[in-house]
Amino acid sequence: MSGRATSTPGGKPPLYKIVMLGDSGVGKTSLVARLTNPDRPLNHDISATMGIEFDTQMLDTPQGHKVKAQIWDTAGQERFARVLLPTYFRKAKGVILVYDITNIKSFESLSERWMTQLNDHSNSDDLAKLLVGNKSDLTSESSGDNSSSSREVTAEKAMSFCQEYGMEFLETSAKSGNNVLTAFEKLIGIVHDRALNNNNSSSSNNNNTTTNNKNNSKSTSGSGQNKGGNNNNNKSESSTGGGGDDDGTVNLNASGNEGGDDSGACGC
Ligand SMILES: Nc1nc2c(ncn2[C@@H]2O[C@H](COP(=O)(O)OP(=O)(O)OP(=O)(O)O)[C@@H](O)[C@H]2O)c(=O)[nH]1
Ligand SMILES: [Mg+2]
Repeated sequence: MSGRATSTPGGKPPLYKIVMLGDSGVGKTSLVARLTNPDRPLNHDISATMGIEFDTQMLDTPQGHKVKAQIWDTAGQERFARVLLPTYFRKAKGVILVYDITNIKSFESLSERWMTQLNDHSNSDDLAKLLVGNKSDLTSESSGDNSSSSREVTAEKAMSFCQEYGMEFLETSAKSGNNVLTAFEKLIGIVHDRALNNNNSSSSNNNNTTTNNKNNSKSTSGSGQNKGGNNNNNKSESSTGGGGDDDGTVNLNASGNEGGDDSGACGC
Protein backbone atom coordinates (compact mmCIF):
# COMPACT_ATOMS: atom_id res chain seq x y z
CA MET A 1 0.00 0.00 0.00
CA SER A 2 1.68 3.12 -1.12
CA GLY A 3 1.15 6.15 -3.26
CA ARG A 4 0.66 9.83 -3.14
CA ALA A 5 -2.47 9.77 -1.03
CA THR A 6 -0.92 8.23 2.04
CA SER A 7 0.98 10.17 4.61
CA THR A 8 4.63 9.37 4.62
CA PRO A 9 7.14 10.01 7.37
CA GLY A 10 7.87 13.71 7.22
CA GLY A 11 5.25 14.13 4.48
CA LYS A 12 1.91 15.82 4.66
CA PRO A 13 -1.21 13.78 5.26
CA PRO A 14 -3.64 13.86 2.35
CA LEU A 15 -6.44 16.38 2.55
CA TYR A 16 -9.94 15.48 1.40
CA LYS A 17 -12.83 17.84 0.91
CA ILE A 18 -16.05 16.64 2.51
CA VAL A 19 -19.38 18.43 2.08
CA MET A 20 -22.30 18.47 4.53
CA LEU A 21 -25.68 18.59 2.77
CA GLY A 22 -29.26 18.63 3.98
CA ASP A 23 -32.19 20.84 4.88
CA SER A 24 -31.89 23.77 7.20
CA GLY A 25 -32.10 22.75 10.85
CA VAL A 26 -31.11 19.09 10.51
CA GLY A 27 -27.91 19.71 12.48
CA LYS A 28 -25.07 19.97 9.95
CA THR A 29 -23.31 22.78 11.80
CA SER A 30 -23.90 21.04 15.10
CA LEU A 31 -22.34 17.80 13.84
CA VAL A 32 -19.22 19.62 12.63
CA ALA A 33 -19.03 21.52 15.91
CA ARG A 34 -19.32 18.29 17.87
CA LEU A 35 -16.55 16.70 15.83
CA THR A 36 -14.16 19.61 16.13
CA ASN A 37 -15.03 20.51 19.76
CA PRO A 38 -16.21 17.28 21.34
CA ASP A 39 -16.36 18.72 24.85
CA ARG A 40 -18.37 21.82 24.07
CA PRO A 41 -22.10 21.55 24.84
CA LEU A 42 -24.43 21.86 21.88
CA ASN A 43 -25.43 25.47 21.45
CA HIS A 44 -29.17 25.68 20.95
CA ASP A 45 -28.92 29.28 19.80
CA ILE A 46 -26.83 28.26 16.85
CA SER A 47 -27.81 30.37 13.87
CA ALA A 48 -28.54 29.18 10.37
CA THR A 49 -25.50 28.93 8.14
CA MET A 50 -25.61 31.61 5.47
CA GLY A 51 -22.90 30.64 3.04
CA ILE A 52 -20.06 28.23 3.45
CA GLU A 53 -17.85 27.60 6.40
CA PHE A 54 -15.21 25.00 6.65
CA ASP A 55 -13.13 23.35 9.32
CA THR A 56 -10.33 20.89 9.09
CA GLN A 57 -9.93 17.88 11.28
CA MET A 58 -7.34 15.11 11.42
CA LEU A 59 -9.01 11.72 11.25
CA ASP A 60 -7.83 8.13 11.41
CA THR A 61 -8.69 5.82 8.57
CA PRO A 62 -9.31 2.07 8.81
CA GLN A 63 -6.13 1.69 6.73
CA GLY A 64 -4.20 3.09 9.70
CA HIS A 65 -3.38 6.42 8.09
CA LYS A 66 -3.92 9.89 9.38
CA VAL A 67 -5.71 12.13 6.93
CA LYS A 68 -7.03 15.64 7.03
CA ALA A 69 -10.70 16.24 6.35
CA GLN A 70 -11.65 19.68 5.13
CA ILE A 71 -15.30 19.74 6.10
CA TRP A 72 -17.51 22.22 4.29
CA ASP A 73 -20.56 23.11 6.29
CA THR A 74 -23.15 24.38 3.86
CA ALA A 75 -26.39 26.33 4.12
CA GLY A 76 -29.57 24.29 4.00
CA GLN A 77 -31.69 27.30 3.14
CA GLU A 78 -32.59 27.30 -0.53
CA ARG A 79 -31.69 30.95 -1.16
CA PHE A 80 -28.09 30.40 -0.11
CA ALA A 81 -27.67 26.86 -1.33
CA ARG A 82 -28.77 27.44 -4.91
CA VAL A 83 -26.02 29.89 -5.85
CA LEU A 84 -23.33 28.13 -3.92
CA LEU A 85 -23.87 24.57 -5.09
CA PRO A 86 -21.14 24.53 -7.75
CA THR A 87 -18.65 25.76 -5.16
CA TYR A 88 -19.80 23.19 -2.63
CA PHE A 89 -19.08 20.33 -4.96
CA ARG A 90 -15.93 21.54 -6.64
CA LYS A 91 -13.21 18.97 -5.96
CA ALA A 92 -15.28 17.37 -3.20
CA LYS A 93 -14.49 13.73 -2.55
CA GLY A 94 -17.19 12.91 -0.07
CA VAL A 95 -20.62 14.05 0.99
CA ILE A 96 -22.60 13.52 4.16
CA LEU A 97 -26.33 13.73 3.50
CA VAL A 98 -28.02 14.69 6.75
CA TYR A 99 -31.67 14.49 7.75
CA ASP A 100 -33.43 14.85 11.07
CA ILE A 101 -34.96 11.55 12.17
CA THR A 102 -37.84 13.43 13.83
CA ASN A 103 -38.68 15.32 10.64
CA ILE A 104 -39.92 13.30 7.67
CA LYS A 105 -39.76 16.31 5.35
CA SER A 106 -36.04 16.60 5.85
CA PHE A 107 -35.72 12.96 4.77
CA GLU A 108 -37.96 13.35 1.73
CA SER A 109 -35.92 16.35 0.70
CA LEU A 110 -32.92 14.13 0.19
CA SER A 111 -34.41 12.43 -2.84
CA GLU A 112 -36.57 15.36 -3.94
CA ARG A 113 -33.94 18.03 -3.65
CA TRP A 114 -30.45 17.13 -2.55
CA MET A 115 -29.77 14.08 -4.71
CA THR A 116 -30.95 16.03 -7.75
CA GLN A 117 -28.66 18.91 -6.90
CA LEU A 118 -25.82 16.54 -6.32
CA ASN A 119 -26.31 14.90 -9.71
CA ASP A 120 -26.67 18.27 -11.44
CA HIS A 121 -23.55 19.80 -9.96
CA SER A 122 -21.14 16.95 -9.55
CA ASN A 123 -20.35 13.57 -10.92
CA SER A 124 -22.18 11.58 -8.30
CA ASP A 125 -20.10 8.47 -8.94
CA ASP A 126 -17.00 10.42 -7.99
CA LEU A 127 -18.32 11.17 -4.54
CA ALA A 128 -18.30 8.83 -1.59
CA LYS A 129 -21.61 9.27 0.21
CA LEU A 130 -22.88 8.62 3.70
CA LEU A 131 -26.45 9.02 4.93
CA VAL A 132 -26.76 10.39 8.45
CA GLY A 133 -29.99 10.50 10.45
CA ASN A 134 -29.30 13.08 13.14
CA LYS A 135 -30.98 13.89 16.49
CA SER A 136 -31.20 10.29 17.65
CA ASP A 137 -31.32 11.61 21.23
CA LEU A 138 -34.83 12.93 20.56
CA THR A 139 -36.50 9.62 19.97
CA SER A 140 -38.53 8.17 22.77
CA GLU A 141 -36.68 4.86 22.45
CA SER A 142 -33.38 6.52 23.28
CA SER A 143 -34.60 8.92 25.97
CA GLY A 144 -37.26 6.68 27.50
CA ASP A 145 -39.35 9.83 27.72
CA ASN A 146 -42.71 9.81 25.98
CA SER A 147 -42.93 13.56 25.96
CA SER A 148 -39.91 13.87 23.69
CA SER A 149 -40.30 14.22 19.94
CA SER A 150 -40.98 10.99 18.22
CA ARG A 151 -39.20 9.38 15.35
CA GLU A 152 -40.67 10.05 11.93
CA VAL A 153 -38.09 8.21 9.85
CA THR A 154 -37.49 4.54 10.55
CA ALA A 155 -34.09 2.98 10.07
CA GLU A 156 -35.67 0.63 7.49
CA LYS A 157 -36.76 3.57 5.38
CA ALA A 158 -33.30 5.06 5.57
CA MET A 159 -31.71 1.77 4.59
CA SER A 160 -33.86 1.38 1.53
CA PHE A 161 -32.80 4.90 0.48
CA CYS A 162 -29.20 3.77 0.90
CA GLN A 163 -29.76 0.71 -1.24
CA GLU A 164 -31.29 2.83 -3.97
CA TYR A 165 -28.46 5.35 -4.04
CA GLY A 166 -25.53 3.18 -3.02
CA MET A 167 -24.35 4.52 0.30
CA GLU A 168 -24.01 3.57 3.94
CA PHE A 169 -26.03 4.82 6.86
CA LEU A 170 -25.64 5.85 10.50
CA GLU A 171 -27.80 7.56 13.07
CA THR A 172 -26.09 10.24 15.12
CA SER A 173 -26.71 12.77 17.82
CA ALA A 174 -24.79 16.01 17.70
CA LYS A 175 -26.21 16.64 21.15
CA SER A 176 -24.90 13.54 22.89
CA GLY A 177 -22.03 12.96 20.49
CA ASN A 178 -23.30 9.49 19.67
CA ASN A 179 -21.74 8.15 16.43
CA VAL A 180 -20.45 11.57 15.34
CA LEU A 181 -16.77 10.65 15.09
CA THR A 182 -17.72 7.25 13.68
CA ALA A 183 -19.71 8.89 10.88
CA PHE A 184 -16.86 11.14 9.76
CA GLU A 185 -14.33 8.33 10.04
CA LYS A 186 -16.54 6.00 8.04
CA LEU A 187 -16.84 8.44 5.16
CA ILE A 188 -13.19 9.43 5.18
CA GLY A 189 -12.26 5.74 5.16
CA ILE A 190 -14.23 5.22 1.93
CA VAL A 191 -12.71 8.33 0.38
CA HIS A 192 -9.20 7.30 1.32
CA ASP A 193 -9.74 3.77 0.06
CA ARG A 194 -10.78 5.15 -3.32
CA ALA A 195 -7.73 7.39 -3.45
CA LEU A 196 -5.46 4.46 -2.73
CA ASN A 197 -7.19 2.35 -5.37
CA ASN A 198 -6.88 5.15 -7.89
CA ASN A 199 -3.19 5.43 -7.16
CA ASN A 200 -2.68 1.72 -7.48
CA SER A 201 -4.57 1.50 -10.74
CA SER A 202 -2.83 4.50 -12.25
CA SER A 203 0.59 3.16 -11.31
CA SER A 204 -0.26 -0.24 -12.79
CA ASN A 205 -1.49 1.52 -15.93
CA ASN A 206 1.83 3.32 -16.11
CA ASN A 207 3.70 0.07 -15.73
CA ASN A 208 1.70 -1.83 -18.31
CA THR A 209 1.24 0.74 -21.01
CA THR A 210 3.90 1.69 -23.42
CA THR A 211 1.78 3.80 -25.75
CA ASN A 212 -1.31 5.91 -25.62
CA ASN A 213 -1.69 5.76 -21.85
CA LYS A 214 -3.91 8.84 -21.84
CA ASN A 215 -7.07 7.09 -23.03
CA ASN A 216 -7.17 4.09 -20.75
CA SER A 217 -9.56 5.64 -18.27
CA LYS A 218 -12.35 5.99 -20.84
CA SER A 219 -13.14 2.31 -20.85
CA THR A 220 -14.35 2.05 -17.26
CA SER A 221 -18.06 2.34 -16.69
CA GLY A 222 -18.93 5.15 -14.34
CA SER A 223 -22.51 4.19 -13.67
CA GLY A 224 -24.06 2.01 -11.03
CA GLN A 225 -23.42 1.74 -7.37
CA ASN A 226 -20.37 3.04 -5.70
CA LYS A 227 -20.79 1.41 -2.36
CA GLY A 228 -17.54 0.19 -0.95
CA GLY A 229 -15.71 2.73 -2.99
CA ASN A 230 -13.60 0.91 -5.50
CA ASN A 231 -15.22 1.56 -8.88
CA ASN A 232 -13.89 5.02 -9.18
CA ASN A 233 -10.89 4.65 -11.38
CA ASN A 234 -11.97 6.55 -14.42
CA LYS A 235 -12.50 10.14 -13.58
CA SER A 236 -9.19 11.79 -13.73
CA GLU A 237 -10.01 13.71 -16.86
CA SER A 238 -13.13 15.21 -15.38
CA SER A 239 -11.57 17.10 -12.54
CA THR A 240 -12.04 20.80 -13.10
CA GLY A 241 -10.29 23.91 -12.05
CA GLY A 242 -6.68 24.68 -11.49
CA GLY A 243 -4.46 22.90 -9.09
CA GLY A 244 -6.54 19.75 -8.91
CA ASP A 245 -4.90 16.48 -8.07
CA ASP A 246 -6.21 13.22 -9.40
CA ASP A 247 -5.49 11.38 -6.18
CA GLY A 248 -8.47 12.78 -4.39
CA THR A 249 -6.72 15.46 -2.44
CA VAL A 250 -7.53 19.12 -2.37
CA ASN A 251 -4.64 21.29 -3.38
CA LEU A 252 -4.87 24.09 -0.90
CA ASN A 253 -2.41 26.44 -2.45
CA ALA A 254 -2.56 26.11 -6.17
CA SER A 255 -5.67 28.01 -7.12
CA GLY A 256 -6.22 30.03 -4.01
CA ASN A 257 -9.96 29.54 -3.73
CA GLU A 258 -10.18 26.14 -2.18
CA GLY A 259 -9.48 27.58 1.22
CA GLY A 260 -5.95 28.61 2.00
CA ASP A 261 -6.15 28.12 5.73
CA ASP A 262 -7.53 25.51 8.02
CA SER A 263 -10.65 27.14 9.30
CA GLY A 264 -13.09 29.94 8.83
CA ALA A 265 -15.42 31.08 6.17
CA CYS A 266 -14.86 30.72 2.48
CA GLY A 267 -14.53 33.98 0.64
CA CYS A 268 -16.40 32.65 -2.38
N1 LIG B 1 -31.74 17.45 20.25
C1 LIG B 1 -30.88 17.70 19.27
N2 LIG B 1 -30.83 18.90 18.69
C2 LIG B 1 -29.96 19.12 17.69
C3 LIG B 1 -29.07 18.10 17.25
N3 LIG B 1 -28.31 18.61 16.24
C4 LIG B 1 -28.71 19.87 16.08
N4 LIG B 1 -29.69 20.19 16.95
C5 LIG B 1 -30.38 21.47 17.05
O1 LIG B 1 -31.03 21.73 15.81
C6 LIG B 1 -30.98 23.11 15.50
C7 LIG B 1 -30.40 23.31 14.11
O2 LIG B 1 -29.05 22.87 14.11
P1 LIG B 1 -27.98 23.41 13.06
O3 LIG B 1 -26.73 22.67 13.35
O4 LIG B 1 -27.91 24.88 13.05
O5 LIG B 1 -28.65 22.95 11.69
P2 LIG B 1 -28.06 23.15 10.21
O6 LIG B 1 -28.36 21.90 9.48
O7 LIG B 1 -26.67 23.60 10.27
O8 LIG B 1 -29.00 24.32 9.63
P3 LIG B 1 -28.63 25.38 8.44
O9 LIG B 1 -27.33 26.02 8.80
O10 LIG B 1 -29.77 26.37 8.44
O11 LIG B 1 -28.58 24.63 7.16
C8 LIG B 1 -30.18 23.79 16.61
O12 LIG B 1 -31.08 24.34 17.54
C9 LIG B 1 -29.41 22.64 17.24
O13 LIG B 1 -29.15 22.87 18.61
C10 LIG B 1 -29.13 16.82 17.89
O14 LIG B 1 -28.41 15.86 17.58
N5 LIG B 1 -30.06 16.68 18.89
MG1 LIG C 1 -25.70 25.33 9.66
